[in-house]
Amino acid sequence: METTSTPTHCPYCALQCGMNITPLPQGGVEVTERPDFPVNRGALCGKGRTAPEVLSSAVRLTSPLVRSGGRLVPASWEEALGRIAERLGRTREQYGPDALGVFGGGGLTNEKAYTLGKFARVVLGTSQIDYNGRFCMSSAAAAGTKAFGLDRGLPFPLEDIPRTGCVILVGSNLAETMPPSLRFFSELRENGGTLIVVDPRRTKTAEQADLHLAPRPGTDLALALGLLHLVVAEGRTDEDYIRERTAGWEEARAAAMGHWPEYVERITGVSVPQLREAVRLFCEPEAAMVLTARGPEQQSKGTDTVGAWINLCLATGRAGRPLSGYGCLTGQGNGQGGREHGQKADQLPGYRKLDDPAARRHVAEVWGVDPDSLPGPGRSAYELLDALGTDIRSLLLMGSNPVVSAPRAAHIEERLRSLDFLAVCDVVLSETAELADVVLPVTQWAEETGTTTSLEGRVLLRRQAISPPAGIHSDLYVLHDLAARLGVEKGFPTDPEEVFEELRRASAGGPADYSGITYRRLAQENGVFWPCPATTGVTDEDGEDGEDGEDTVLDGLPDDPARDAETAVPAVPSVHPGTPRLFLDRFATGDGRARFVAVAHRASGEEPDAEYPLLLTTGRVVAQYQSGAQTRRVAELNAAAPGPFVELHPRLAARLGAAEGDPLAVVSRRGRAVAPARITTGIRPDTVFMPFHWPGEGRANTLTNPALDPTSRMPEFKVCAVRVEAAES
Ligand SMILES: Nc1nc2c(c(=O)[nH]1)N[C@H]1C(S)=C(S)[C@@H](COP(=O)(O)OP(=O)(O)OC[C@H]3O[C@@H](n4cnc5c(=O)[nH]c(N)nc54)[C@H](O)[C@@H]3O)O[C@H]1N2
Ligand SMILES: Nc1nc2c(c(=O)[nH]1)N[C@H]1C(S)=C(S)[C@@H](COP(=O)(O)OP(=O)(O)OC[C@H]3O[C@@H](n4cnc5c(=O)[nH]c(N)nc54)[C@H](O)[C@@H]3O)O[C@H]1N2
Ligand code: SF4
Ligand SMILES: [Mo]
Repeated sequence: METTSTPTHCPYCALQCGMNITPLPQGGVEVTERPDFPVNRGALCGKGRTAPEVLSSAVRLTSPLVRSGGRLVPASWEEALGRIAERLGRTREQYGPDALGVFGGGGLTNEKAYTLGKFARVVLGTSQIDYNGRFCMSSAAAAGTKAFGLDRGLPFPLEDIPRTGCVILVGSNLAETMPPSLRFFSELRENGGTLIVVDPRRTKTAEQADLHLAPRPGTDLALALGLLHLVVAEGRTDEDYIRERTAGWEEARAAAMGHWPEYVERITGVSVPQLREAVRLFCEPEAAMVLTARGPEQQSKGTDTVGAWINLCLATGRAGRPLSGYGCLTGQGNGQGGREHGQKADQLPGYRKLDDPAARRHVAEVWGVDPDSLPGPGRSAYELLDALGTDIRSLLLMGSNPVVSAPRAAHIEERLRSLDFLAVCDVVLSETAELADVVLPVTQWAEETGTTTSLEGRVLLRRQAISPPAGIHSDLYVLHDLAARLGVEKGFPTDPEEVFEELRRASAGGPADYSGITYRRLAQENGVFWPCPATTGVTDEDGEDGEDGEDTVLDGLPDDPARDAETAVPAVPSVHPGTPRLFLDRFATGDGRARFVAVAHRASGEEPDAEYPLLLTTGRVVAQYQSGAQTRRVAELNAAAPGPFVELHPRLAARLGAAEGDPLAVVSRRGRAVAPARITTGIRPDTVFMPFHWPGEGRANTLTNPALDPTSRMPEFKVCAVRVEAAES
């Protein structure tokens, strides 16, 4: 393992770019191109290219840490694990199981996410588990489930994009957030298709567009409804499709018709001619797509907003047809799989619902427990963090850094400090780990094997390429050991393949069915798209003689069945090829029809007023990832993106008397953040933008509003009211 090159995938975003890892004789590893992986064909962004730097012991945790005399000091694994088990056990005894909280992450592999969910329900017996994906794509997931009966971010592979006629890209800056994916959109335009970008800023992505609509933050719902109004008014609906494949059109139509173009122009700032042009570009070609990302989703009305964009697709017959559809661009490395296998407050593996008696019976049987022993649904991520120190007394956190990334972060930081006990598993000493009572250093992507599910719904094998440093253990080892210390000896294996075999059985028959997927297949194919049910029964394939058993599964596989398969019909009877394209025959609802939603525009959680007259929106820059815990430890990335900034229009800057680089204070009802001015005509004059990757004085989340979407419980990261003033330098 230590001498050859291993094909694997990037540790960061949901594109899950393929790369080769080669250990170097002098130590460390080299990343080289892996052109056979069709999504990125060898291309990587700077984060992926430099990811090995975080493997270095110069920046990572090298030993468990325990708090002693107020400071974190190195300790043995025995002492650290012993202390966690003892403190979790004590909290449970004193306050009951629901005083124990668990917080996970969409960067964790499927095996880890699955085991963490099982650990919470079976070992701790708590309902109080949720994860950072709630802050990510949960509104799109809720809207997709409502409309189509199933949430898989993209219902088609990215390779379909160049062949459609028009894409409306809503609130995605993929030129910075998934740079290698830009190729699909350039090819679309080379093929004569058009790209419409909806973003309050003229981003690098918007610069590629044929039409850029720059709505006021928080008004996408009105925009989508205004476009639907025009579709109806101009007679561009697909009546046959609406009749045959949808339900609920009359109500949705009636709700949309109140959104006159002039009214929508007033709300959004997008002119009527631009609205008409968008409708023309979207409706004229035979096929078209709408893709959303965090812009329209991270709003207190994100679910309705995505629902309105789906309405637009349904009214024009652009869903569940070749080269047409609605998709969400999921964000984290395992943002898709991480939301399917049970680390979510209301969920069991296979995307099953925790309050569904049949789902409880199925999963309880796989877990060898009584279905009645499984707790019910718990709190959503922000609500869970908000309850720390009151209802929840001890927290186990794995794969998130909420001190930087949670909304109203100063309050959440204070909640974390008020806990009786905090344990954090991480690869580096994140700002949240700094607050912990015990910190466990865990292995990273290149040092361990596991599966992730990319934004396409493609399950991938991330392979171990090197050995971890001595004294570092995996997240699975931590959960295995803690389970044993808390009295559950069995059911928490440390071998990821063993976990995956159980996950296959637990997911069998569920909406996200992985039962036909094996490590063996993943090693041979460039991923397998779920659903992929087992055609021969999962137990046949995962018996004692796993390897032998699986040979028959692989016999006769076409070269790349995933890519060849247009539908769920198996290409070879003995094996399911996976499902690259969903909904072509029917939607996953009871009657096979997609559902319109009847929604009307409403205001954001916080609108500007005399005291806070501007809008703040937040997002990302290409060289930093998320809370920056990993990427802020890479010199090249820090040189490219050294710190926070406040992006503002020259007219606003002139009013404030601010020049480029001057320190500005941005003040909201939650707090105050200071960062240098970055002046650009590419932003609306009523809006300022801050990236959220940094802690401290320039932390964007000091300002953000935790107003929650009523369905998805997504906080409103993308809009709050602020004032901006000159700060002391
Ligand atoms: N470099 C980098 N890449 C990443 C990540 C990272 O942290 N850094 N994170 C990964 C993850 S987890 C995610 S979720 C994705 C996120 O990927 P994106 O969604 O592309 O990222 P964001 O920058 O959060 O938001 C996208 C755009 O939404 C716009 N926007 C703001 N408010 C509104 C609004 O009200 N309406 C509309 N329509 N647009 C609005 C912003 O101006 C921004 O350009 O990126 C992934 N890739
Ligand atoms: N203002 C604002 N805030 C936002 C957003 C926004 O657009 N604006 N976006 C939101 C979104 S979309 C997201 S996804 C969240 C993300 O925000 P976070 O949840 O904070 O995400 P990361 O920074 O990726 O944190 C992951 C942590 O886990 C560690 N880690 C990485 N891999 C592993 C592993 O395998 N095991 C363990 N135990 N640890 C690991 C990393 O070192 C890091 O400390 O932020 C949200 N916050
Ligand atoms: S685009 Fe995403 S997956 Fe690809 S190299 Fe960059 S961070 Fe990694
Ligand atoms: Mo995300």
